[in-house]
Amino acid sequence: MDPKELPPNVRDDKISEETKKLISSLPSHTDSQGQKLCKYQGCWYYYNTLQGVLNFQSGFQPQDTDIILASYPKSGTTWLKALTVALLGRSKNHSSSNDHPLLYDNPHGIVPFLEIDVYHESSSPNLDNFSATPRLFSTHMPLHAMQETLKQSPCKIVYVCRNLKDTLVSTWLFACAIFKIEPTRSILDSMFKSLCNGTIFYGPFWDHLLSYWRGSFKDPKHVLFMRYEEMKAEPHEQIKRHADFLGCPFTKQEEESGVVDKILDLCSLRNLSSLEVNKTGKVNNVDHKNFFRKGEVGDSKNYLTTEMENKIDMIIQEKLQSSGLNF
Ligand code: PAP
Repeated sequence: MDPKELPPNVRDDKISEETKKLISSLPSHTDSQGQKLCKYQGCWYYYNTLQGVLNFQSGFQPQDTDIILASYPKSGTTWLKALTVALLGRSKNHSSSNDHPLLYDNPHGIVPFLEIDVYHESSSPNLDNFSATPRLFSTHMPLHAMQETLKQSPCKIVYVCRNLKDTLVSTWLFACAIFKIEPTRSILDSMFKSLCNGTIFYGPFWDHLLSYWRGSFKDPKHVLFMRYEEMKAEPHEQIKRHADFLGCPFTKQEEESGVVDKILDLCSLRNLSSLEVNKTGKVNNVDHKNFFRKGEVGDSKNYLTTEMENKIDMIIQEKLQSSGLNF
């Protein structure tokens, strides 16, 4: 595949001389698709993504009202973005009106990633598109990668996590779709190994999770920890938690007039994936349609062997023990 057709963050063509020097001193690794990764501040990044992280760390100026949506890849990011846009926009856009932004753009187009989009090429990007408040950004960086830059800032961070088995299967099928290759067992096996030893994009998974889990206890007013499985099982309770945290709780009148249901319906996988913009558009060389698959809890059972499931359970149990977080 022509590297130019790959998502820009996966490539290694935007690296400054200084970053090249830094990379040469870091642990490195090549993933199952042949892309190079390096470990910086405890997290594995593709080279261009590392450049975006460094640009963000040196150039981002937080505003007090900023909101950052965070996740490990394939954990419910697209859904979290849609829900947040709908929650914040409900004073402006009725969730079923015809001019709602979610009807005309993919959630990733509306809420760009800090290190992948906004700071991808520069530490002082043009932020004219972020003139409205609150500014809404997203990231796959672990919390510790942002802490120094966000120090003293009261901005809010919403993190969504998902069980590792479904995340693995979702990553496998997504990666094969964007690399335009058959999703073979051997690719799944190789991703499984990388996941288990932590040498995967934005991994180790458990360090990512724990950075936000601990952050949410240390600073519950500024870090909210959400779980994909809970959002699926009890969407009303979870969206209310989300709205309360963002400081825009539902009024009694909104609840009685069905606003909660309308937002959940607007942001449902069924609805979003049926929109023309999500059937045809692209962001960062990725077809919008690839962000929507089944969205089912436990779908990994259909792909992982019992041995794989047991190994993941064992690792998660060991890595999360005594954290109070479990799956
Ligand atoms: P990203 O990291 O590339 O942004 P992300 O949105 O985090 O991906 O995860 C994609 C998963 O969320 C897919 O799961 P699956 O592969 O197990 O099916 C996708 O189907 C699911 N998803 C996308 N949109 C929604 C939604 N509106 N509601 C529930 N799940 C969703």
